[in-house]
Amino acid sequence: MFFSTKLICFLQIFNLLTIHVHGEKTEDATEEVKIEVLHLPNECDLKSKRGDLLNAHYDGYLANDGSKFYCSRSEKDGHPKWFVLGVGQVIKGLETGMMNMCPGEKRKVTIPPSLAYGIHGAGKIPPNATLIFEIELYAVTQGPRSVNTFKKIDLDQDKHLSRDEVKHYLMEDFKKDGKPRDLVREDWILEDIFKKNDHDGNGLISAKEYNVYQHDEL
Ligand SMILES: [Ca+2]
Ligand SMILES: [Ca+2]
Repeated sequence: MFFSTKLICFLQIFNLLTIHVHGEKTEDATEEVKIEVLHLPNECDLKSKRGDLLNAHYDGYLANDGSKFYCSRSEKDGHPKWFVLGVGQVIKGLETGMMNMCPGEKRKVTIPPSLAYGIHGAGKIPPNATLIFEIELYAVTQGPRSVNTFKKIDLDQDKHLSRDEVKHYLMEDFKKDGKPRDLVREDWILEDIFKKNDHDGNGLISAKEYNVYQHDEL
């Protein structure tokens, strides 16, 4: 139990989890996502941006007959969905439609087929379908690969993560739980992290190699 929770956490931090890409590859540049703000909270400190972890409920409708094809409230005991914005976990139209959104905000987002399920459709979605989503955003938090996480790992602040720095970070994180360490598994995790992130093989994970979500700040 202990190990599996920690492992998922590390895998998220280093983005080793496979991300599912939905939707069509082809894109008609002339078609755009239409965003209508239905409710805007009075206060908004943090607007959603690429790489953030969002928590939201949404209902999906077909534009041509208004029928509902999806409702997150009727799935998973009605818990709102968690996903990382801007990395292909949702269709392209939703990625665009949920940018710069405040926690507590409600939007109606109309998505052309080229930014949804395209000429083929998918499941309940017929070919060439324009989709309408009503979205209520609950929370915006920094994603697993945030700038702050990178800075925390990069102890000497040289914008590169060495093996020692990553190992230190993993150890500290394990220690937080007050549980015994499993050195074999930590080494295996470390190997895997460098295999998948150190693209030029120089033994260091640079800010660029880490920055899969392309934050502006790094
Ligand atoms: Ca460093
Ligand atoms: Ca490198």
